[in-house]
Amino acid sequence: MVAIKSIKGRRVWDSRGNPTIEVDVVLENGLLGRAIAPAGASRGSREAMDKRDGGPTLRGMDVQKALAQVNEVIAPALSSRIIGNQAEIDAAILALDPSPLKDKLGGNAIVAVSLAVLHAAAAAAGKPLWQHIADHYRRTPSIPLPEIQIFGGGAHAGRRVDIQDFMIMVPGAGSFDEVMEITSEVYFAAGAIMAEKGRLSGIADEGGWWPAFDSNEEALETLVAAIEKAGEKPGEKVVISLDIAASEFGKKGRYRLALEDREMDTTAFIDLLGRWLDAYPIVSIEDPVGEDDPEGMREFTRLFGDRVQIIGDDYLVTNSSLVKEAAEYGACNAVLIKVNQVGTVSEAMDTLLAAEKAGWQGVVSARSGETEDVSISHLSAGLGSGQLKVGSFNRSERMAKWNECLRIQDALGPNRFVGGRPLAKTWWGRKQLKGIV
Ligand code: 2PG
Ligand code: MG
Repeated sequence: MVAIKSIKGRRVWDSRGNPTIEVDVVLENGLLGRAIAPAGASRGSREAMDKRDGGPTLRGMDVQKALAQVNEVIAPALSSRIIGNQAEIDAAILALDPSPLKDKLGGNAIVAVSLAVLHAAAAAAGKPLWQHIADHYRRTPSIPLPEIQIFGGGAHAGRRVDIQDFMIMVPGAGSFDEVMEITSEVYFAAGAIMAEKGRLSGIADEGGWWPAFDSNEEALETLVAAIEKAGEKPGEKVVISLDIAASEFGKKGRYRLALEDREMDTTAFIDLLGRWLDAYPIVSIEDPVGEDDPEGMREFTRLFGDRVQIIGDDYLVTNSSLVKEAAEYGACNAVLIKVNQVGTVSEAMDTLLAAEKAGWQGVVSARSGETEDVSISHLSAGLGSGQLKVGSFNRSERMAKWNECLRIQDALGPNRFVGGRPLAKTWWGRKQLKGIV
C-alpha cells in the first residue's frame, strides 16, 4: 500500500498551441504518475467545463486558475491518501466540487489529476497502464478497432465543410498493423486526389486533410475514390464512419448546411443522411442530429439503428445517467467515451458499463485538442472497449496514440485485435461476419 506524497500541476501546451494542465502525482516510494488534460472544440453543452482564465492574454485560454485548484485545493485534499482504489480517490476529488458542470475545480483540473492517479497506481502495481486498468476493472484487454479521420471539417477546419469527421474503419483487417498500413495508403491516396484537383491546402485540427470541397457530399465521394485508389473495394475491408457533429450547425430542429446554403428541418435532414447511408458504405455515424433534438435522435435510431452504429457524443457527454435515459428512450446504440467530458476515470467507467448493460458499444475517444499523452490507448486496450477514435493519420499527438496501441499489441500478443467484431450488430457486421461472430 503506497500513499500519495505530492500532487503538482504545471502549465503545458496542447496540439493547437493552447495552454493546458499536466499533473504529476508522486508517491511516497518516489514513483510517478503523469497525465495531461485534452481539450474539445465542438463541445456538448452538458460537458464538464474547463476552467480558463478569460481576459485578453492567450485568447482567454490560460489555465492559471485551474492550476491553482490543482495545487491549492486538490493536492492538499489527496495528500497521504493510499493509492489503488480509483473510485475512492475520484470520489474525494468530486466531493470538492459538487457543481453539475464541475466548473469550481474545472474539468481540465479534475481529468488531469484523475488520470495521473491512475498512472501512479499502475506504477505502484509495477504494471503497464493497460494491464493495471484491465486488472483493476476486471476486464479482458484487447486491441481496438480504430476510427481514423481522413478529412477534418466543422469546428476543426474553420467550418470549411459542415460535417466534422470523415473517417475510415478497417474492420476487415486481420491485425492492427494491417489497419495502420491500409490507413496510410488511403490517407495518402486522399491527399493525392486533392493535389490532382488543385485542392490540397494543408491539414485540419486532428491531422485530416483540409476539406477544400464544394459540397459535403464531395468529401464522401472523394473518400470513396481514395479507398479505391488505395487498392481496396469500399464496403469490403474498408468502410466509412462519420461524425456529423450536428449540434454545431443545427439548433431547435433546423439544420443549416452553410457550405451548400441549404436549411432543412429534422425530417429532411434525416432523409439526407439516409440517402448517404444508401449511397456510401457508412457503418457508423456520430451525433447525426443536434444534442437538443432527442426526438430526431430517436427517429434516426428507429430508422437506421439496425443498420449502422449510432454514437452519441455531444448528446450524451460520457454521462451514465444520460446513457441510461437514451437507451430507454430508444436514441443511439453506442456512446463516445471521453474522460474529460465527464471529469474522472471512474465516471467514464460507469458510463461504459451503463452502455454495455444496454447492449451498446463504447468508443473511447480523443479530443480535437490533444498532446503526447497516450492514456486513451491504454484505456481502450485495457478496458477492451473494442473501438478507439483518435483523429487522423498525421500529427504526432495522434500518431503517438496509434503507435502506443502497437506497443500494447506486442505485449498482448497478436491475436487480441478485435477486428470487425464491435460492428457485428450493424448491417455491415452481419453481412461480413456471418459465421465468425
Ligand atoms: C468529437 C471530438 C473529436 P472535440 O466531436 O468527437 O473529433 O471533437 O474534441 O472538438 O469535441
Ligand atoms: Mg463528436
